[in-house]
Amino acid sequence: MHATGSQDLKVWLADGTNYPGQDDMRGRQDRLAESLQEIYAGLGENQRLVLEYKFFEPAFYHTDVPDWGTSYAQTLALGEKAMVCLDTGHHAPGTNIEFIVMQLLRLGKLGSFDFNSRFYADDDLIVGAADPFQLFRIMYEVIRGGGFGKDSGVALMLDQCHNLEEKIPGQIRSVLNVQEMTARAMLVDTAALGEAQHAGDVLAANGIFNDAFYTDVRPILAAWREERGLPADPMAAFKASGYQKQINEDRVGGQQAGWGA
Ligand SMILES: [Mn+2]
Repeated sequence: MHATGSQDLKVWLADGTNYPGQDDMRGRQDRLAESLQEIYAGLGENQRLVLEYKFFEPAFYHTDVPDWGTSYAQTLALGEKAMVCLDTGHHAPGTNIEFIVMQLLRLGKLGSFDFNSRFYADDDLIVGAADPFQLFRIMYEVIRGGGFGKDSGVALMLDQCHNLEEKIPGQIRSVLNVQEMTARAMLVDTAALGEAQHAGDVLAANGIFNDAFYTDVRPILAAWREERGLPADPMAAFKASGYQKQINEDRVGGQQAGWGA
């Protein structure tokens, strides 16, 4: 980090056990705290450690950092330069992820996002692909909690695996999905929502929230891009550029980039 000027050290630990009794979970938690302290001590003034959690896999019985609470407890013990990293694909099915986003922002401990989406487990699919409404709800809490904008300190990252689709258009699609759900979340009439909430009007509040979600923001965003001299339709612009075709041809006979397996 010192050599490259990197600001954030993101730690995701695959550590855990597969069988009850295999190891001492409490002892492991203590050793984790000790090792994180050693790493934390090496951070520079403007560097941070973000600790990612994941409820299972590759370990199937217990994982040492399985949830936001454990990541929060460990990073709280370290100090202000340690934060939680929330990977949207690292929760049990049915988990209310936006609640976790709200809570971590409220506690000042949300350091970063790993965006992706999932149908089953840690699918690492294009963010917003599996559940656009969930991404909308997450972005609403990000904005609500001050996590959006240049000065927020919340790093928004993609953590995806493009296996079938081409990687560059896959990432363009991901950015567009986040952009679209962020724009929709910004359209929530928060004053009217607050009034409906205080009045206890359940369906009015829910209706105001959903009105924003059901608003098609694609034409507004296309105009916003054009104002800045950018292509109105980034997917089409990439396709028309011929770049994918060119790199496919250029790389024939080259060395395959992979995981070294
Ligand atoms: Mn991740």
